[in-house]
Amino acid sequence: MRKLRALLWIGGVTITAAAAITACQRPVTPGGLAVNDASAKVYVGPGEKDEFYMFASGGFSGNVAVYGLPSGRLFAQVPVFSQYPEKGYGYSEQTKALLDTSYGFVPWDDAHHPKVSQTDGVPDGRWLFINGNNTPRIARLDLTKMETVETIEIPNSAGNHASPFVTPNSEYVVAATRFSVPAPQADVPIATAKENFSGLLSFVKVGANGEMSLAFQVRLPGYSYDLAHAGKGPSAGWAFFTTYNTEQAYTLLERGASQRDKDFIAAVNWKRAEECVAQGAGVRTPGKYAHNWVDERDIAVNEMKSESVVLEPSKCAGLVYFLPTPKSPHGVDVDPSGELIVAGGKLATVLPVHSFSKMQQAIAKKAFDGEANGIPILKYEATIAGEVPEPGLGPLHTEFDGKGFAYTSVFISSEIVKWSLKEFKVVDRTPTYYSIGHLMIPGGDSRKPFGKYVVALNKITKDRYLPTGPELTQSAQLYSIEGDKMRLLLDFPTVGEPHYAQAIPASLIVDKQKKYYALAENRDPVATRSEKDARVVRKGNEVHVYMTSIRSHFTPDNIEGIQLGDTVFFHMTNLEQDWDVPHGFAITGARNSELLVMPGQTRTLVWQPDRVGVFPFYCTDFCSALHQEMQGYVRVSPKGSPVKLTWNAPGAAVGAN
Ligand code: RUQ
Ligand code: CUA
Repeated sequence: MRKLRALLWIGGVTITAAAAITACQRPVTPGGLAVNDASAKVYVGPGEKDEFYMFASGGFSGNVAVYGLPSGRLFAQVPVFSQYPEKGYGYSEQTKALLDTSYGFVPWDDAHHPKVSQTDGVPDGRWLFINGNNTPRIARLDLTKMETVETIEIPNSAGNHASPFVTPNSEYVVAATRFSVPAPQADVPIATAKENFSGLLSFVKVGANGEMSLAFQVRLPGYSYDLAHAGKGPSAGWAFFTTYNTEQAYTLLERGASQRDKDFIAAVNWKRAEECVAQGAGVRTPGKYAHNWVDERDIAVNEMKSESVVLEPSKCAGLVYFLPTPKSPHGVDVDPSGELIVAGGKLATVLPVHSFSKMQQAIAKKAFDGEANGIPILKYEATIAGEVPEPGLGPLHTEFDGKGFAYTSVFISSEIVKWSLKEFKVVDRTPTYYSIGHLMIPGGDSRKPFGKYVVALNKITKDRYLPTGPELTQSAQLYSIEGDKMRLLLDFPTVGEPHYAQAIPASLIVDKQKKYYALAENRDPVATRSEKDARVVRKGNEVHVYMTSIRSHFTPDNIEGIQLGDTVFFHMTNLEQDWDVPHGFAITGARNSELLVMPGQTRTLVWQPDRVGVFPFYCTDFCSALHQEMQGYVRVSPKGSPVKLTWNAPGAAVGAN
């Protein structure tokens, strides 16, 4: 095989070698499926549509990517935490506020965990939540528009990794700090971490229309908090968080945080927390944060907040228990019944499974093994339902098929391990290429998994694709889980690092997709609803161009009387009322991106000309046969020039209106 690959690398020999394969043997995937069978299972022919939408985190791209399954085809990137010039996101005046934080405008983040909102423990396709890991934030996407409509910063948190995990009726999305820090922030020696650092868990309330608000935070010891999942069924009302670095090392964690045999899962009773907060047990704690949302005018607005309500477990009995869990656990996943809580120990040799009912009994019997910062530690034997032997090296995350099996991603040995929830025995394993992180079954973390496939979200691809310079593509792999054995069907590249993903049946949302914004309902104060209202207005050094676009012209398309030192606001309203007819707008030298304006929508681009002359602007989105004619000119004169501010209205003049 190695020899063959060596041959393939020599350009001239490629064709001969490839032909040799087809001639003598039928290529077989590592899952054992003949390539032709696999391709038939993932082939979505011309004009056909995929069965599932998959929303994957774009990792350090800061955004969300939308794919179809089983094809693996990429449909869209939805900008979330990063400016995205393709859509003018974070560049147009109407979208910038979504990137506001207490640190100012932050146009990037590291997104990890998309989560679809749930009703009764089942993904409902209304919203997608995703975390920003670096500058702690949670965003909400409206899945009818596939646009980011809200972002909220998490105060007193540092590294919003264990986030945003949704409770069964989307009451909350939960978030925990990955790095413990002083909370509120303070100027203290790093070596006083043990005394001065805390780890805050945050509960963000989700309203009836999806709107987020920070309800309360829970102060835990200064460990690292890694992942979370909410309980469901009998365990609804609880949320589970993994911890590592219970050693509280603050340097060289690769050694310092791996001393103990067991760290903890923190089991938090959020119903109890609500009671304690209602009784006034929470402490108002300083912490600046931004809350941003798209308002009814379709404009992102910002509100700065300055404090949160923090609960101390010592003031709220029954709020938190620690479940000892080997060793530096990473994922924590709750099975569809809500009874089993599976931990993935990065360095563990077994896969520990806790029982919720045993946990309840242990709490009732006070089967404690000491306490940490006043939080009772339950006895390991008292809560453990079983340990899955030989799960592979470095089990991380588990999803469920709803048919009695769990699927665990195993990083170091690079495989997916399928095991029985009854016998806690491995029944199948299959390699991944390579170094799988998360895995995802459609609905596989919910009460009713949709099943059918498991997707491996890999960290490394090495030799799987044509190389692309020093950085190789990120990748996912699709396996069938319909039979007893998993079968590899497809490799497909992803945008950024696909930390985690969610998939839902397309039928949940496909008919709800927004086609365009109704012009009559456009409430943007700078909207221009017809060509006859197009105009240019000077206010001191500001020039406001109220312009329209419709196939295939702008109104106005000639503007004179702009002067050096002016700031020009192009407020462009797209008059189209038809699906998929955005118009773009770009002008020479703009230190900004284009605008891409959806039908019926208004977007504003700011331009500061820095030289005298005549400058073209044009439509960037190929919109009609005369797209190339969709252009205009702006004349810029010296400061104080006698040239009058004038504009034309070509559309109105030809009676297009
Ligand atoms: S993590 S590879 Cu950022 Cu979700 Cu587990
Ligand atoms: Cu409008 Cu091209």
